Amino acid sequence: VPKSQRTVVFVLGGPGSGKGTQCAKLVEEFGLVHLSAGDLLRAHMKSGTPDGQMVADMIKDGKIVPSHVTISLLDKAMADSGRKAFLIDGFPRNEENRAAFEKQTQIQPAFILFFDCPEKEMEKRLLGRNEGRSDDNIDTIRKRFKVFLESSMPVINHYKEQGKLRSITADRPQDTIYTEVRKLFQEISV
Ligand code: UP5
Ligand code: MG
Repeated sequence: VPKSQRTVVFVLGGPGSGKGTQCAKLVEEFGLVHLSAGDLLRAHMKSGTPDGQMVADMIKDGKIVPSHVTISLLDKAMADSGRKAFLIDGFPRNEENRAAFEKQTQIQPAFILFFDCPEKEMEKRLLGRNEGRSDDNIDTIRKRFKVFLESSMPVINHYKEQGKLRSITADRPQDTIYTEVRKLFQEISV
């Protein structure tokens, strides 16, 4: 698929806001390709490459991995899929990520799906998740919240100003949320 024909929706929201959960439902109904930047980075850190340890240390500390690492992983995953419509989950996380992705891929997102969730609810979910993630402990969770507010909210505000933000109240039952989410994808034909 030529790169110029790619359709991308960025799925953003705080740690534990439900990005992965809702993306899984969208994949099932619409057959989009779900690329979680965090999942790609976690696979990369286990791959034994030289920068794997750096990525592992940054994730454990809730820090944003350098753009070139994340963008390479996303770009490769898009190419390898042979498909044209993508949900990019958990990226871009700061203004530098956003600018570098646009510059390198020439892709402008169709829209941004934003899960708006109070910290207390996100904290409860992350502490209850039990998937063995190195960053699901209270110290790292607090760092992730701080990074989200300071670095990721400016990206969300940027897209809000562009009129591309589709904001969803995320502290509700999964199925209630999905009823709203799916409407956004029926309207654009991806
Ligand atoms: N759950 C989901 N929906 C629910 C609902 N409506 N009601 C009740 N419970 C609900 O959900 C989290 C938990 O909540 C699950 O147990 C779920 O069942 C339940 P999930 O769908 O997993 O939420 P999600 O938003 O995907 O949470 P996640 O922890 O994955 O978000 P993060 O943004 O923190 O994690 P990510 O994997 O994207 O990034 C991790 C780290 O990688 C970052 O901190 C950073 O260090 C690094 N990173 C980068 O450096 N660059 C990137 O571009 C991406 C990541
Ligand atoms: Mg996730």
